[in-house]
Amino acid sequence: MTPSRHSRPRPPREPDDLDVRLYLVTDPALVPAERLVDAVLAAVEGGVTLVQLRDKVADGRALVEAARALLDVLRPLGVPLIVNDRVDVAMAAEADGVHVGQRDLAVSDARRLMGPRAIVGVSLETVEQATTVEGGDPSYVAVSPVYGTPTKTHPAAPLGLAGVSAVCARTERPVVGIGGIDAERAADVIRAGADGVAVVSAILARADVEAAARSIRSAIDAARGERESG
Ligand code: TZP
Ligand code: MG
Repeated sequence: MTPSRHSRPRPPREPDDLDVRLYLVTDPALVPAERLVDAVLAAVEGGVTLVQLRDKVADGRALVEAARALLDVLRPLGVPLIVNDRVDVAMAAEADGVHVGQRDLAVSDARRLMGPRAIVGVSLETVEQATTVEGGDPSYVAVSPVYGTPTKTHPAAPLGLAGVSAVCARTERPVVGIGGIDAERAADVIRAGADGVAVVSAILARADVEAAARSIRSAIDAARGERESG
């Protein structure tokens, strides 16, 4: 079997300029545009370190407006904003980065358009893709999905904790897990070797968004602490 961070625990990466520990991904079905800024701010108060604007239905102009409104509040807090799929929206709003999937622009094209300083993240639907995306210089990779989830339509087959460990063994990039992750699973994903987790519903579908983010962040910090001392 490929060596994994299960069998060889190593300290997690220090959060430096890109802190992927708790990555919030937005969803207009859970939080409409008029409540988005407040919900995101509450989540950041609870410990979110990175935010992705993900909206598959809004038109380009509405997306740029939403991105600008989020940037106004996130930039003073030092929390980066990444736009899902849309390099044009990310560039127009001067967001911090973009996240692409396997059927969006290639990482290398997104990187060329966005520039060397932008955050360019990519979803991996197979372990092998950890190697194929390397040439595009991704800022982080997302194991997508780790668990089954009703939040995304047509997700790829879940890669599980074994998939997280296998991806971590293949890349030096920061690794985040996404899909079906709550506080308990967040700890497992970190123990499997990930540097962070990306979450939609376990934060945004909760009545108390701040408390939900805080409990996931505590689980992440505790699991990272175990790895640091292990
Ligand atoms: N990409 C892979 S799974 C997913 C996305 C956007 C949805 C994750 O949502 P949840 O509610 O955290 O399972
Ligand atoms: Mg996409």
